[in-house]
Amino acid sequence: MKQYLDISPEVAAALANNQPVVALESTIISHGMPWPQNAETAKKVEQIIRDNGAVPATIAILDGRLKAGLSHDEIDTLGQAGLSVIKCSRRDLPFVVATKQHGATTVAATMIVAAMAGINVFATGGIGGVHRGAQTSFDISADLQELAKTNVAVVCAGAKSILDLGLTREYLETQGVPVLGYNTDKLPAFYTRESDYTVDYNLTNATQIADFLKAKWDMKLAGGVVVTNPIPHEFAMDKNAIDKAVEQALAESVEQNIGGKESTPFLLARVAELTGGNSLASNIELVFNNAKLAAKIASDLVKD
Ligand code: PSU
Ligand code: MN
Repeated sequence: MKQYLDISPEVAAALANNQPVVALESTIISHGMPWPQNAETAKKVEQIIRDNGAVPATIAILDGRLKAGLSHDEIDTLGQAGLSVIKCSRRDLPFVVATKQHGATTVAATMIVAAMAGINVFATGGIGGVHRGAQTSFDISADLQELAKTNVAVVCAGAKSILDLGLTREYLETQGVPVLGYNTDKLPAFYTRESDYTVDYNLTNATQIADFLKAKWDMKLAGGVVVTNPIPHEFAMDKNAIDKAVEQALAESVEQNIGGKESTPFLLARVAELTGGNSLASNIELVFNNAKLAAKIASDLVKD
């Protein structure tokens, strides 16, 4: 397994010395935001993780090598290539590795590579989930199955309302994946701090979250944890504006017959276009906010 993986010297040293490490995904770079904001954000997120006492490990596939820890040049390569980089979830990893291509890792694939490297805390914007209309389309992100089996905590701002948040909650419950709220009882919905759904447990500091993770994994309860962190008040968006954009994006995706792995990037890009520059600014800020919390959790987790 490890013969496919390159851990950067900095990340390897941190892991060997029991220092906190936070994994970061790369689909958010190539498919989640436009160039050059995507690469600028990715580098700034790494800096925020450092400022909060942990080592960042951005995860991607370059020339078929699984990477835990990227250089700034490598981040630029992915950012500039954008949608032409192969979006890799679990099922895509063998193809991109065997054919020695570049790949951007989704939440699912980032969890896989993080676990391989020995990293158990990961920060991102939003997770994939059960899509609206999944009753007939069967469109359920592989992120959810990964959360069911791979031991990585994913710090996020909930999930975008392009998804059916109620069905996503039900799916995670069936799979035994805890959904924690950081100082919230309500499930955050990415651009907005609240949705109509609740989290399982409201934990009010990073130490409590680290204790929760320790208890889960010490008991060999395999799988991840979704740690939801609401977008900061000052960057939260108007729910009606988001709802309208989401409805329109969904209608267009049905009209244009968008499905499979194209569905999420299509919806993300359309919602971003329809809501204007504000949504990109909010998206960037919530990732920063998640990076900070993830670094604190990772720091608590390495203290015996
Ligand atoms: N949601 C976002 N931004 C993103 C993604 C989801 O708000 O960038 C990306 C993540 O990489 C996530 C992936 O893992 O989309 C899910 O894709 P799919 O639904 O095809 O599994
Ligand atoms: Mn899908």
